[in-house]
Amino acid sequence: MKTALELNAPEMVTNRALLHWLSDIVELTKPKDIYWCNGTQTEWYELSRMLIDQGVMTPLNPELRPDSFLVRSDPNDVARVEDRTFICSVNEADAGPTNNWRDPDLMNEELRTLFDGSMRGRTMYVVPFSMGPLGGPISQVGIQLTDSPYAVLNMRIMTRMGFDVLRLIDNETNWVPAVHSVGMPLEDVFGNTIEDVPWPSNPTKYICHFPETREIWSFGSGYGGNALLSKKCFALRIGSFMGKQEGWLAEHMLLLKLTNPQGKAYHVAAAFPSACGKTNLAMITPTIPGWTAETIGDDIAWLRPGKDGRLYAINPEAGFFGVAPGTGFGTNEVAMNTMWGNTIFTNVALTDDGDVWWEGMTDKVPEHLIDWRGEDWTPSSGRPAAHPNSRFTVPVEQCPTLSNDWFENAGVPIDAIIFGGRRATNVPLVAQAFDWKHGVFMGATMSSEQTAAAEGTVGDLRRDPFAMLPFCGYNMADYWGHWLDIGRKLGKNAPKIFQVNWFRKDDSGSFLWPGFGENSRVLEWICRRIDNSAKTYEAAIGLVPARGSLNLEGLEMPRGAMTKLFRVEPERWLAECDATAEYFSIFGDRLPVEMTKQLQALRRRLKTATL
Ligand code: OXD
Ligand code: MN
Repeated sequence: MKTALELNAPEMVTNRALLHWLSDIVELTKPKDIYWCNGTQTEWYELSRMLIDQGVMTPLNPELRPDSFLVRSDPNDVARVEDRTFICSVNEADAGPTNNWRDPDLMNEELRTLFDGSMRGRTMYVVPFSMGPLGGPISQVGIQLTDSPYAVLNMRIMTRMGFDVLRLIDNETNWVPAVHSVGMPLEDVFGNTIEDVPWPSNPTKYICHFPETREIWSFGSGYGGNALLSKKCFALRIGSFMGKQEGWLAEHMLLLKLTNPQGKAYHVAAAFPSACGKTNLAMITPTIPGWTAETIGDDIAWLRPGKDGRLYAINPEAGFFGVAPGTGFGTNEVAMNTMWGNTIFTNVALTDDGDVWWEGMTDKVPEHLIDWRGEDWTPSSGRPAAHPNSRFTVPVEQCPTLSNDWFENAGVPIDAIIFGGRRATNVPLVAQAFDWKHGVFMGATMSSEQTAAAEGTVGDLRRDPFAMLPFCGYNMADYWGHWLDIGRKLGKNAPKIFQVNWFRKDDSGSFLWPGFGENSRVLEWICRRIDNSAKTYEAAIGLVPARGSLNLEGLEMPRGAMTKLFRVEPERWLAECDATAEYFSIFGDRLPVEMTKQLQALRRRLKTATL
């Protein structure tokens, strides 16, 4: 084992397991040196200067976007790779039918072969990070080892990163180890130099999670959730399993604080599949007078029952890693104002005056750009200028609508949980679950049209329970069981549960609901439901707004649109129930009985509705 001195460890590192682990990974991956990230601004400047000098990052025009950079990835490394994402639980059944399972011992062997010498000629960065406020009761810490300085810069934005985290780790502290290599050493086994490229990666990719030992290993990709291991790997896949063991929830949810004209505040958590407008909703500007919305989180929430019996939530992240295309002054002005500077842009287009551009940013399309592949582009090029999954990484503290509650160590009490998806048909604009169990059923039966955040065919309908399909670190049926348990524990303090769908279309394929800021009307109705002051109508699929109960004042809606938005067609829903039964059957006897009961009850209600 290497000594602390050989590992270049700062003096506050006392955790023996950490040094042991680091020594092992250093011996395996054989980096040329080891650098411990302190998280300072000086370090940020030094690393960014190095990446500019190496031609990896292009600095943007400082007058237009100070301290911001453009990075272009390898065109084969542009999204999360779900088919290369593995859950390596001891028993296959514990990973469940929705995850790719691999035997942990075999995977370990495979990984050790891949990582052997994988950092030759590169620096290994040791990145200590906290998910949530340092030392907070819901927070957790991790250490990522990576040979990608680009990942380090992103981690500095996305987490609370640096030596302050190391100071929290003594021999009693639980921390999550995460190893990341882009899989492109700069020396071969004989010591011959291999020439570097701006975006090193490897055609072979592995994103592996060992829930029982809480370990993460990622190989071959430098992009997003494949490389920023704090995010999907830790905060969701490992986090969800930790939550199951310890009685809390790690969720793919935004967090929003709403305040009504009387000054009463509400906190809502909302789960949407990737690229369904979560960031837009998290930064909503309400169109209804007197209401304000404040952002707490746009992607991940950790929720834990508090001492008073209510459910408390934090956003464990410190940055937004948002999808750029579709984010514009017309759709999300808050996000546009958030990224005024200190932002890393990946795979967007470069303007002639040294700023960034992507589809949907402005109505006026620039006449000339350098596209995300580094090639000349004009509106007649016939291809997108920015990659559909291009991203901005920006500190949450720059968000003009950030709530002070983001800083709250103990989190915020949740009043409502919302599930949404991108559904052209069937699912109404909003419906409230009859109770918690029905809400869990609503979450479990969510589906959405596929977007560009992951590899796959855009537009296909896919089941995405709780928007957690690619992110649940254990058997999805057990996860539903865990949600049912949490509901039992919360009892009458449980938040109310709702389902929304901003994306319903009419027969001609046009959206029926204007969306964006107008979604505040739905949020307002939800808040009034929390106070039991909005009237409902009992539809087969849940409680929908009674006529006149949704505030539509000042909104011009085409004739008949509201009826179409709320139409529940029993025949179509019964067909959806058949598909749900088939889906549930893949979980065998792990499926909680309650889910079958809920499905039967829904069928009964639909059949009654047809009478
Ligand atoms: C994300 C995603 O990057 O969900 O947030 O894909
Ligand atoms: Mn997400």
